[in-house]
Amino acid sequence: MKTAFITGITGQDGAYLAKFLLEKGYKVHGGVRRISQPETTRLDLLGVTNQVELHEFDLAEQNNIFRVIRDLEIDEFYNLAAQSFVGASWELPIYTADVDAMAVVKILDTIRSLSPQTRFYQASTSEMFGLVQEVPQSETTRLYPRSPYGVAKVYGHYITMNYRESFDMHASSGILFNHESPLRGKEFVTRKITLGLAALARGGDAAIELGNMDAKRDWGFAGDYVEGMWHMLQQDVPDDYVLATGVTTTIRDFFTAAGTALGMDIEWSGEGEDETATDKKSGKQVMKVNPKFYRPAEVDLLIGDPTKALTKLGWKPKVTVNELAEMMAKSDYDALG
Ligand code: NAP
Ligand code: G4F
Repeated sequence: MKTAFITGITGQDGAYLAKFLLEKGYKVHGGVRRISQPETTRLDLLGVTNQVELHEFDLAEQNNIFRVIRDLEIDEFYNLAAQSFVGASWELPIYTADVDAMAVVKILDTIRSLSPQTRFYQASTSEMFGLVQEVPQSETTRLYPRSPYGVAKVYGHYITMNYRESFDMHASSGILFNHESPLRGKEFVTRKITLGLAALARGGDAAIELGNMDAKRDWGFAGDYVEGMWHMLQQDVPDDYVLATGVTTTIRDFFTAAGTALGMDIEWSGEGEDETATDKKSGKQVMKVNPKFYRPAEVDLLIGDPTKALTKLGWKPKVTVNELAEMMAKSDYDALG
């Protein structure tokens, strides 16, 4: 039986990865932050809380990292924990750097010293491409981050590559484009839209307030993406891989797809700060722009080229963006029933 350790096991990806590894017969350990009330909602929803072993673990504490790597004889270490919300990273730039950048080298260095046979996965991100230098973006596209989050993740990405090349470690980065699910955090735009639309479809009347409607993202399903992480650590040779669908969609079009899945007929009018959306069937205004959600620097367009993962890992995304919008909208609608 192989042993895996997942940082961020209580997050969206951590929960899906834990379930996937348990189904593969792994012994799964995970790190959870000490908070006043333990938060295992996502693991509970996937029915795996009692099958994983949880350890008090904060990425900001070097001794937490030391202890789990010294004690657990880990075959595969998945570093998924992060301050993962781009919007918050301008308010938390130093904390974001500590957790998303510095913690990565602490983990790598501890593995190097105490457990060099452990394979390591780093959660890198398409946010590193930021002001994109190439369309679509691949493993060789030049990085140009646009947020404190993106900058911190660039450090995590390059230090993983550097430890691999310097110390012959099995360390790989997955450059994952946006991936969502019914377990997505409520502040991210897809979930904010599906939660808001579900409430409107259930009789509510609060229009959803959003920022930049023109941004484009390459959205896939988180359940598909965790399989790609695992494939990376099964390779004889460690490497970096883009996971993406190769399809990009505006926030506006995702909104329309989610509304359509709930039986709405979304009509758009106006531009910029005056843009609104109405459900022609109910006559309700369902979206208005609130400039408070604009970012100091925006990532306008992300679209990934997953050819390397497709050919070398045999990985393939299965869920389309419209299926994803429908899955999330219906899940939020059912939860309100
Ligand atoms: P998420 O839902 O926000 O989960 C983040 C996890 O990190 C949570 O379990 C959180 O714990 C934990 N965490 C945060 N700060 C921590 C700390 N100081 N010490 C220990 N744990 C901490 O994120 P996700 O969407 O699953 O993403 C997983 C990883 O992939 C992240 O590194 C993210 O940056 C990266 N990524 C995500 C995407 C995407 O589209 N989802 C794309 C590319 C890369 P709490 O439950 O206590 O908050
Ligand atoms: O859903 P978002 O907050 O995701 P973002 O910034 O792309 O980051 C996510 O994906 C990254 C991968 O590229 C991950 F690394 C990261 O951890 C995270 O999972 O915002 C998407 C877009 C942005 O352009 C934002 O400006 O939606 C736009 N947007 C418009 N209105 C909004 C809103 N975003 C949020 N969160 N809330 C809004 O009201």
